[in-house]
Amino acid sequence: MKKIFNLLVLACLLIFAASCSKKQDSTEKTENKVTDKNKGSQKQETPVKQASIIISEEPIGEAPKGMVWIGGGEFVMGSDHTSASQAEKPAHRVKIAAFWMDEHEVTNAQFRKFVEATGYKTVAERPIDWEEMKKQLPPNTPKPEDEVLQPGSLVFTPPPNPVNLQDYSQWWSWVHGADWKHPKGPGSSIEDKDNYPVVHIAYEDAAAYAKWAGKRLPTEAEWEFASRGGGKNQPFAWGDELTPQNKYLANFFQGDFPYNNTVDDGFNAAAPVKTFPPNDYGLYDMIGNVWEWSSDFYHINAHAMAAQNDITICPTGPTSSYDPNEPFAEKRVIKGGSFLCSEQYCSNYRPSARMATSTDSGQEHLGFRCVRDVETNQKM
Ligand SMILES: [Ca+2]
Ligand SMILES: [Ca+2]
Repeated sequence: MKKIFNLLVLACLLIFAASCSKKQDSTEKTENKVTDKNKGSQKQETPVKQASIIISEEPIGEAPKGMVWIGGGEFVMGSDHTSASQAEKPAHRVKIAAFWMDEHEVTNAQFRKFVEATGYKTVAERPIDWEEMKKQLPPNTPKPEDEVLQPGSLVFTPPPNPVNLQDYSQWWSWVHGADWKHPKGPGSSIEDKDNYPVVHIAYEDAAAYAKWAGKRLPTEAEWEFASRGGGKNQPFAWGDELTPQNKYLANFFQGDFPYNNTVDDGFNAAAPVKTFPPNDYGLYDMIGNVWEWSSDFYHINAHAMAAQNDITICPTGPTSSYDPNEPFAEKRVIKGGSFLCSEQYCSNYRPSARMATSTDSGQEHLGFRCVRDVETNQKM
């Protein structure tokens, strides 16, 4: 019993655990420092760019394969809607430049090409370095047994009955051997799932893929602008109702979370990419299916800081992360919700929704997509 308890505790810890891996580069190292200075009042340090930026409804240059044009412009970021969390408020003006965006989440087949070309091992496939991990945990956190520091990731394991929705260890389990090739752990596989979104992807895994592909991860502002599909600041990407005319326009969780998924949308877990209709930009699954990494550090007051400006141009987020629930963890923002988002639990299937996630956290419902800047030689 004690062992099971330990595993559950570790599962909670690993949501914000550190890995043994080195960071991508020294720049990231310096900006990754977590600070609790000036909590709640830290001014947005992102430089406000005043230079002209490219905004164009018409694509500039030829579309890279599998990418669509996002023309940029001004929009209202965040939300003051009753369903919005504190971190989503207040709604504020933002302007972003044009860019290209992957039309769908990165798939298993795409990620396999990267791994075959580079030999890359994801965070979930590496043993955990306790010396690194403990830096992000409260002081004097005891070291778990070596056995539980073996490679693994977080897998959704629905309980048979209703549970306390404040306790996510009731439906998340740390599973040794769970990784992108084994989404449910040993014995599971991605055979015949080439066109499913790759999952169990930590932030540095996503960043490494993006760099290899000649792309980058989207900022939160870019992602949110794109997810709205050119629409106004409405609660859902497609309008004011979650299921207009009883149609399911995204893969999320129906029924009683987390124990009774009634699968009204046809999928109890991830769906193949491009199963649900695209938004007005031609982007698929921006809402639901799997969560997607943005490059912004998570700070609960990021929007409040940005709103101090009349308008923010091309924001890249705060310079450090701060989540009051786990102040020692380094976190980035993930967007869009997943097949586990439920009206009863998080309702994160809204463009403005933002979740704090440890950069070293792989999860069964977390993937990513990439963006690419407009070619310099094609700038107007
Ligand atoms: Ca579903
Ligand atoms: Ca998605």
